[in-house]
Amino acid sequence: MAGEPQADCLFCKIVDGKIPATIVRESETTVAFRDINPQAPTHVLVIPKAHYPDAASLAAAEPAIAADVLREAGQIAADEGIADHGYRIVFNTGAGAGQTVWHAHAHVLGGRGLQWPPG
Ligand code: DGP
Repeated sequence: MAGEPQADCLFCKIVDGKIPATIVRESETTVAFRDINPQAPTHVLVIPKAHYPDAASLAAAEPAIAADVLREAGQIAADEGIADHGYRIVFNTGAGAGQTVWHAHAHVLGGRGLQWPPG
């Protein structure tokens, strides 16, 4: 059922504490933790606790939780000290865009110059 934990989902296991992660923030609806393969000095993932495969399906089903993810991303940027110099919130969506984990997640990237367009 939409939003329910998926037994084979890596990020659902992080939400449940079955896989360790360096958690930087948690709210009633979200968890944020450091990416295992950081692409910038700050690289944090913000995920909804509920399982949706990507950002668009999360926003369609639970717009308030999608807003929570964005608000948490902004708070993390402020807490990490990257907001003043510019940072990026990225939702890779689909294999062709580099999505590898099928549980919605926002990448919060900053702490270095960020090129545009992205690769
Ligand atoms: P994406 O490629 O957009 O689906 O991003 C998935 C991210 O998840 C990728 O940057 C690496 C990160 N990742 C994968 N496995 C783990 C893990 O076990 N722990 C943590 N902290 N991050 C992970």
